[in-house]
Amino acid sequence: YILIIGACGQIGTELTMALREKHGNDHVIASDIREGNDNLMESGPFEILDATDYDALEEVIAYYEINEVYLMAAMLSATAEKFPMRAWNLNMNSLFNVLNLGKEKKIDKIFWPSSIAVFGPNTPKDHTPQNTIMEPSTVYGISKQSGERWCEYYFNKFDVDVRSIRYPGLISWKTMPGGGTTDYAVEIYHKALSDGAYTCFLKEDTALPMMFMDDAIRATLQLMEAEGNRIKVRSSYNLSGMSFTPSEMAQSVQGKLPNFKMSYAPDFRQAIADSWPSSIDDSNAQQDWGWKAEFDLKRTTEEMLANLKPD
Ligand code: VAH
Repeated sequence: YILIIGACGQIGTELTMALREKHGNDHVIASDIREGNDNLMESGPFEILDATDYDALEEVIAYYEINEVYLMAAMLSATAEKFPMRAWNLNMNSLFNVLNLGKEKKIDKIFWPSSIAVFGPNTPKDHTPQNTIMEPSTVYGISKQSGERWCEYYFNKFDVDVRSIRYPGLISWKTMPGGGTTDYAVEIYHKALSDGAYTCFLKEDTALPMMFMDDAIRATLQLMEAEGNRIKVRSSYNLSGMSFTPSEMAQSVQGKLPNFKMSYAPDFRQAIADSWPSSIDDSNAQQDWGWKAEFDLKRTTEEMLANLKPD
C-alpha cells in the first residue's frame, strides 16, 4: 500500500490520482493536515495527518500496511521567508519522520521532492549541472539542500531506498500552487481568462526552470518504478522541462488571447527568483532512468487555456 502525505497540495493531488489510477483506489491512501478537493476525498481512503507527528504517522503506516511513502507536505519558498522557523520545522521534521520509518524498516521505499531552490546566487545559472556550487540563500532552499544531504546519508548508512527529484516550477490546470515564487506561471492563465490582464510579481526578464505537471508526475512514477541499481543519485536528480521569462509567457498567452495585457510589479519574490538558475541540465536523469520531457511552453499554454476555459 502507498501513503501520500500532503495529498491535498499542488503536486500531491495529481500524484494521488495518478497512483490510484495505476494501483487501484484502495491501495493509495491520501493524507493531509486539511481536507482536499472532492475528487481526491471521494476516490479512495483519506486520513487527516500531521506530517510532523511521528506517532500518528507510524500508526497510519501500521494500520494500512503501508510500504511506500510520498512526502509532499512542505512550506514553499515565499511563505518560508515569512515564517523561517515554521518552514524549517515542517520541512525537516516531516522528512526525518519518514526517513526514520525507513531506517526502522517499517517502510520500504520513499519519495521526497527537492527543488531547483537548492541552488543559489553562486551557482552557474544556465544549464545548471547536477553537481555544482549550491549555497542556497532562501529558507526553503536551505531546507531542501539539507534534506538532500540527509536522504543520501540515510541511503548510505541505513540502506533506506529514498528517491528524489529537484522539481522546477510546476504548471497545472487541476490544482493551484501555494506560497511559491513560480506561482505566477499558473496564476497568469487564470487571470488571462477571468480578467484579460495579469500583474506579474517578477520582472519581465526573469527566466526560471518550469515544467508542465503531467511531465512532473510521469517523471516521479518513472523514478519510483526504476530498478534500484539504476538510481545513481541518492541526493536528488536535476530535472528539466522548459525555461522561459514572464514576458515570453505573456507572448505565449497572447498567441491564443491577443487582447491579454501583462504588467509587472516585482515584490520580495524577485530576490528569491534572482538567486535561482534559469535553466537546468538533467543529463543524469536522462542517462540513469531514461527521462525525457514532453511539454514545451507552447503546448503548456494550449493545455492550460483549453482546460481552464469556461464553456
Ligand atoms: C517555489 N514552486 O516556488 C516552488 C519551487 C521551483 C521552486 O520549489 O517555491
